[in-house]
Amino acid sequence: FLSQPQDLGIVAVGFSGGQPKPGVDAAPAALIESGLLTQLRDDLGYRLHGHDAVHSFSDVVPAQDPPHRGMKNPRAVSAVTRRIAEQVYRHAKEGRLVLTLGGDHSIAIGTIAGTAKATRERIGRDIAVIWVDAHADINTPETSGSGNVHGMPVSFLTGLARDDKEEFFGWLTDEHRVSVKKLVYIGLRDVDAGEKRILRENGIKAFSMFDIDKHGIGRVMEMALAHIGNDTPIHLSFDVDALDPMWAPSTGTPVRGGLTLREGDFICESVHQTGSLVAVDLVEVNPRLAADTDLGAHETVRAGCSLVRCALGESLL
Ligand code: 6HN
Ligand code: MN
Ligand code: MN
Ligand code: MN
Repeated sequence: FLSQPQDLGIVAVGFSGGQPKPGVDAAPAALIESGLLTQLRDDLGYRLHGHDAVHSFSDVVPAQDPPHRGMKNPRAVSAVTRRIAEQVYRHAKEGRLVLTLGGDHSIAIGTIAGTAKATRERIGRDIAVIWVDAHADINTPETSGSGNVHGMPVSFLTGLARDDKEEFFGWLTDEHRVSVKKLVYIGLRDVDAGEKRILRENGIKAFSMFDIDKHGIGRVMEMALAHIGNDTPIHLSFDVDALDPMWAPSTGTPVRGGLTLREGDFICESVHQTGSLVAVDLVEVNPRLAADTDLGAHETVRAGCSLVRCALGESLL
């Protein structure tokens, strides 16, 4: 369904307001400086659009932003994700594959809203979402213990969380939303009690690290893609903390016992191979964290670049 699969829309978002640790806003620049976009253009042959700027959307971030329903920075996250949704929508509406470089995972409210709407308008299809993460990010404002919106994007995107007011994600409408039936998780290992209940009550498909250890990543990807169904447009949202901190230490909420880099790359390759990919997010790289360890931030940035290249077809022979 990509009319021009060689065209790649880039949305680089230096935003950290969905969580408290500064530095995740520096990820797009770090990824780009390490050569990611050049590789996509020169080695993989994509024609890039929108790659000249890293957006901070500071013009829509309010000076005062007190909590609402326990959410921290709610107006900022709502306004920024709304702008991201517009940018992603415009690329996707043109039939471009869209790559978003975050930023914390709250930005997926914008990216997925944008592809969901554009894909419905363009080809009349509902997208599926593959969410690769140590966390489920499906807290509602009420179940969240932290108030950090990067732990809530999936609840807003599926309509499990809603707010009437435009300034608190009330701008999200049905055309932006995805069904819980079209959602698949891979890599989970740190899921809050309230989130487990939400996953269970809604019958959401999830492959935890236990499932990956039990079946192997090859079989897990077969099952994940079978759940989505052939020929369904796929939005891949990849949180770098799905990888084990051994491979990706520079991230805000690392959890041990994660994916190897090779398993992460395999997930991306398998999704690419479907030919149904419409958008990719890479989020939660924080170059300021673990920067003084042996591996340093450079390794996490490198891992992020590898994941993106795999999702965009680098491994095809
Ligand atoms: N992420 N479940 C925790 C919370 O604060 O709601 C952690 C969320 C992590 C979010 O890594 O994108
Ligand atoms: Mn995570
Ligand atoms: Mn936790
Ligand atoms: Mn996440």
